This record gives sequence, C-alpha cells and structure tokens, in this order.
Amino acid sequence: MYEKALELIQKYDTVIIHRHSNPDGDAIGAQTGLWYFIKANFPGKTVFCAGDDPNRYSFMERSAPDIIPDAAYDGALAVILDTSSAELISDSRWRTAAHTLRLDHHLMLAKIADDEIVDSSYESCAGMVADMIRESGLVLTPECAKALFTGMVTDSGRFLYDSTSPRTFGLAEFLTSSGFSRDGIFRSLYANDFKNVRARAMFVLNIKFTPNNVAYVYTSLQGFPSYGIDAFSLSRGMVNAMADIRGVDIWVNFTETENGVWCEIRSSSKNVCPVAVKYGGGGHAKACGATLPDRETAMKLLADLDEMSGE
Ligand SMILES: [Mn+2]
Repeated sequence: MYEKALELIQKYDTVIIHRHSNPDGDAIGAQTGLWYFIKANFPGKTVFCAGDDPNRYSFMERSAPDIIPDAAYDGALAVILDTSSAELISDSRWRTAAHTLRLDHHLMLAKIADDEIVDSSYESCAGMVADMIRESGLVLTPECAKALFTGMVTDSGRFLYDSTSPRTFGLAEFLTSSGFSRDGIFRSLYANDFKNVRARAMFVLNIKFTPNNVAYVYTSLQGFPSYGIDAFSLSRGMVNAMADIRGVDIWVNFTETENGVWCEIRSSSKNVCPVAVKYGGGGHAKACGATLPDRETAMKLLADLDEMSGE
C-alpha cells in the first residue's frame, strides 16, 4: 500500500513534512515520527517539519517547527499528513514543492496532493506512518516509535474509540517493541492545569439539551472570558465533557470567536460528518467540526443534529 510513498521519500533529497494547523497529538506524532524515520534510514537527506505552535503538545520531542528557507522547497518533496483540506495545511508553501504526497485518515473530501494515500479505516495518521514503516522493513528507532505511539494514543482516545482495530493493536505492538519508555506519555497527555479542571466544571453546568437529546453548549463572545482558557481549549478540549451522558448520542460544542463560531460535533453512534460538511466543515464520521458565521447558523446546524438524533 505504501510503495509509492516510500519510493517518493527515497527519491527526493529534501523532504518537508507538513501537517494541519492547531495541531493535535496525531498531527505532531505523525510528523515527527516520519522525520525520525527518514533521518534514521536516509541520513543524507535534508528533512524539515513545517507548522505553527504545537501549544499543549510542545512536550513531544521535535514538536517545535523548523525554520525553513523558501529555497528549500525548490526540487523538494512536501509530505502532507493528517489533513483533509488544503486550507487547513499549516504553512502554505507546500504548494511550491516539486512534488506533493499526502497521507491521511480523514474522510476523503478532495484531492490535494500529486499522490495521495487516504484511508479512513486507520485510527490515526501516526498509525498509517507506522504501517508504512512496518511494510518497508527499514529501521524503527525508539524516538520514532514513541512519537507515532503518542499520535496513535491521542487519536484513538487511548484505544477507546471504535476506530481502534486489530491492526491498531498490531501496530502498537510493533511500536512498543522498539523499547522506548512509555513513562510520562499518558501523564503529559492527560494531566490538566487546574484552570482547565475549573473550566470543565463550569462547562458542564452550561450543558443544554434539544428535544431529541442532543447535548450542547453555546459559549458567546461575552461568556467566553469567564472560562479563563483559550478558545481552542474550550472548543476542542471541552466537547467530550458531554461524551458519556446516558441517552445522549450526539453532542456539539459552539464557541464564539472573533473569527466565527467554532463548532465541534461528536457522536457515539451516528455519522454526523454530512452535517459538518453541509456547513463547510468536515472530519470523521463521529468527530467533526465546522466554523460558522454566526449564532443563527449555529442554531440551524443544531436543529439538523436534533432531527438526526430523533431518527
Ligand atoms: Mn488524526
């Protein structure tokens, strides 16, 4: 499955690895994991990681983006990881590379790169990179394995989400057999600052329900500062505070920002992605999102989810 990807990585002297902006553990894990893989197996190559601030994932080794001169893209291969739409790719210079390759596990929205391997049966993009390495038979170093394992853990929700498959566990065995220490990974990923614990408590008190039991929280621009956390931590970070409410199959978190209403949709059983796509967003079947222009549009999206929940 990964012959073409491996062939391209072998062919180009410079490889620049891109991921989505506002990175999660999978975006960083897949990116840095691929960086370690190329450096270990093709030491003569120049390899860069492009992107924006890794924020809470800055504990991951090599997560800080490299400073990349424009000239590096001349004749280079740009590898795009974990990203389903071109606008979400961090650092738009990927377009100036000689050739582009994409590995992604989101639902296919549109062709972006010259060569693409898109397979939504993978729990994580890090898992795809791990599978590519396993298929290659080349060297897997402990640093590489640790990065990929961290990505796999975050996107599978600690092997909880139903995207977790026998292949996931097989790849986890492959990665953990390299001998890196798992000490600290889970603590770094899941330890919370008290301000987040406090914000989560406030958030839970603001949960509301539609007639058909869609749980939701709408945070206005005025209400937002009282949480004392950034918009991303509130939007993406809090949505799953609604995950385990009995009788709730769909939940959605709306966060008003200066750049529109961020909307994070989750479901335990339904494919909610078409609703996100209808409003210009995308993602996975049971975890997706969109940025909406205003509260009115947000309430329309909520009504669509309510209808789906009632079916
Ligand atoms: Mn991912």
